[in-house]
Amino acid sequence: MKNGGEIKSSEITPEATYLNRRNFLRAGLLAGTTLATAGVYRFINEPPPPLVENAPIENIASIVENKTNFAAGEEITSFKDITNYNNYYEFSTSKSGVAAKAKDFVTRPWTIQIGGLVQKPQTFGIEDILKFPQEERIYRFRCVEAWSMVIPWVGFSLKTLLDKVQPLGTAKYVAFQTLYDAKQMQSSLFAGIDLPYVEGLRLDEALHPLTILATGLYGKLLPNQNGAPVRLVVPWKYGFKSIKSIVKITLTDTEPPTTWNIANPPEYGFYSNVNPNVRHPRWSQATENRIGEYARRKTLMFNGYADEVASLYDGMDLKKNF
Ligand SMILES: Nc1nc2c(c(=O)[nH]1)N[C@H]1C(S)=C(S)[C@@H](COP(=O)(O)O)O[C@H]1N2
Ligand SMILES: [Mo]
Repeated sequence: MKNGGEIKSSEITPEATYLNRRNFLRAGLLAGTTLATAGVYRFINEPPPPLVENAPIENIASIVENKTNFAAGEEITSFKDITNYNNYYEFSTSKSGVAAKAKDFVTRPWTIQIGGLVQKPQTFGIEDILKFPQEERIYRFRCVEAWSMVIPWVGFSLKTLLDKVQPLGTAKYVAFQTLYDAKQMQSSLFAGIDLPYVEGLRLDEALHPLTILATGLYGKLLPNQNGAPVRLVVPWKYGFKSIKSIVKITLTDTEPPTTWNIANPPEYGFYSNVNPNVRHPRWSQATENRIGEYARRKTLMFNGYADEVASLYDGMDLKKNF
C-alpha cells in the first residue's frame, strides 16, 4: 500500500513536455473535424515530443470528448483503491503489492500489432491509439473473486480499432496478448500461470460498443498497475477477461486459448460472463464485496449490462458455457 498512488515529483512529466504533447493530441483530434486547417496539419506533421519513461501519469481529461455513466447512482470507487488493489500476476500475486512492483514498468515506446484474418494488418503506436477520440466510461467492474468496483475509465470502443484493420468474413474470434518481459516481470513459476497472459473474445463480443480499450482512468493515463499503456475492459465479464498491457491482437477462426482456462479449465471457461446463478466451484457468485462498502451487494446478471448484451447469448446454455 505504501508506494501505491503516490507520484514523486521526479516522475511527473516536465510541464513543457506535457503541454506540447497535450496540444499534439488535441491537434490530432481537431484534424478529424471541419476545423482542420492547413496550419493544423503542418503542426501535427511535426514529430511528437519525446515521451518520458516510467509511465507518466499525465492528466488526459482535456482530450476526453464524451462522458457516459454506465453505473448511474452507484458511488465511484476511490482512485486509491483502484490503483492499490490490483490483479496483475506478471508483477505480483499480492493485490496490494502490484503497484510498487509495477512502478518502473517501461511503457514507451509501445506498439500493438494487429493481424491474422484481417484485410489490413497494421501496427499502431501508443501515440496513434491516443489519437482515437477518447471517452470517459464509468463501468461496474466485477472480479471472479467476488469483489467489485466502479471505475471511470478513459478509452474508446475496440470496434474503432478493429474497423481500421477490416476483419475478413472468416474471422470469428479475437485473441489478445500481454507483453511478457522476464527482465521486468516475474516468471511463470512465481506467477503460477503461463505467460504471456492471453485472452480472447468472440468477434461479436469484441465489436460490441460496451467493449473498450482503456488508455486511462480518473482522467489520467493508465497507471502501470492497471495495465498501462492500453488494456481491454469488458464490463459484463469477470475481470480476468480484461487483459492488460496489450501488445498483440489476432483475428482467428477458432476459439483462442485463454490464460485462466489453461490454468484451471473446470473453474474458468472461455465466456466468463458475470452470472450470479452459476457458482464458481469453490464459492458462490450470487453476491459481491463492493470495495469501500460494508454490506455485500447482490451480483447482477451480466454485471448489470443484460439489456445491452444478453442477446449475444440467445440460445446458449450459460450454465454449460460459463
Ligand atoms: N496481463 C494481465 N491482465 C490481467 C490480469 C493479469 O494478472 N495479467 N488480471 C486480470 C484480473 S483477474 C482482473 S480482476 C483485472 C484487474 O484489473 P485492475 O487491477 O485494473 O482492477 O485485470 C485482469 N487482467
Ligand atoms: Mo479478477
